Amino acid sequence: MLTIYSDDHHLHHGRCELMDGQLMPCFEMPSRADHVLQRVKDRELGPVQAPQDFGLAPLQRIHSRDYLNFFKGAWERWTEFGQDGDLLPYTWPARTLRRVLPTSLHGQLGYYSFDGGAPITAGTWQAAYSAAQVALTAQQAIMQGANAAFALCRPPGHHAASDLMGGYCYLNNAAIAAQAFLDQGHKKVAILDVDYHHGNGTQSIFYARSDVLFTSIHGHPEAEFPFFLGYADELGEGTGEGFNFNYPLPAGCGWDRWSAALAQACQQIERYGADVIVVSLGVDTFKDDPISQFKLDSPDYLAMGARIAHLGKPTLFVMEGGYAVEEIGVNAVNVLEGFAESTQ
Ligand code: SP5
Ligand code: ZN
Repeated sequence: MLTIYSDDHHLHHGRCELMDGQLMPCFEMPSRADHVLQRVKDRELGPVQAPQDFGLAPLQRIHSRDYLNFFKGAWERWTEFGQDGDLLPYTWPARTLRRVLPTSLHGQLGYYSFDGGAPITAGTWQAAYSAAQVALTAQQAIMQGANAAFALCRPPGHHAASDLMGGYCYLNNAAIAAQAFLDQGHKKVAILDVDYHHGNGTQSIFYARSDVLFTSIHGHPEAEFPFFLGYADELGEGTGEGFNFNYPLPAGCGWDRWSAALAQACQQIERYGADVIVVSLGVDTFKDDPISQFKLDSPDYLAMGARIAHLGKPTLFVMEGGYAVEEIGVNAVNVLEGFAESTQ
């Protein structure tokens, strides 16, 4: 299987995030992608190639112009204040407040984010831009006939909405790739989001559309980030009604229960008749993940890949979360190997 990877992810390294009342070093760190790349090489999964540059146009198909302009220019505005720490939001337009766009940098940052988990550093825009190009380059390989490709994206993307960053995400790599499939002639794209967290950004982007089926298996939002989306009764709206399926699961969930949800999601994808599948591949479902509560073990990821292969469709894997840094490579590449072994 072809892997697309860019070293540019190293340009993004946030200092800290708030957890359990303390500032902790960011869980979403560069060594994550380094470990995945190393495992791809160790296992000889296939060639590793750098991304091509498709420019801003495919990003603008998903993200608003004003959001992209804000994100691209935010760091420079921050340094004009003489600042060099991470740029982090601290006020959001929650209930009772107005959703106006302030002129100040921090006001705008609150407007364009939903949590304090997406720090902007000097290289964040470039890293996120390159990650989106990684997804688009892997998507192109599938357009050209590959039956699978791996976009080793970092930073991740599935929490990012059209004009919101959050949850370590800035640009929605999976959504950008899904839209590119449609723009290049596919009619039905299915997204299978297996990250531990609900893909709220991806869901919101496609919620009123029937040309992208969104399915997600995740920690129940009653108890887990992102809390305010990802319930089972979110089925889509308007033209998109019946094209959104969430499988929220309780803390402690292991492979038996998780794989039953996967079977249901796969059933919906089969019923939908997708031309192509985009997998939001987070491996923070792992038993030793430091911020998550599921109990999947490394061999389970082989079975996960095999079940996805059973769908029999061209499949683009897009890297999302996974914070057990030592094991992230084994777990992510196990999904890819499980897939590849089942399609030979
Ligand atoms: C892409 C992705 O996986 N983003 C996840 C963002 C999660 N951010 C919130 C983390 C909060 C962790 N709280 C764990 C409490 C354990 N004591
Ligand atoms: Zn996650």
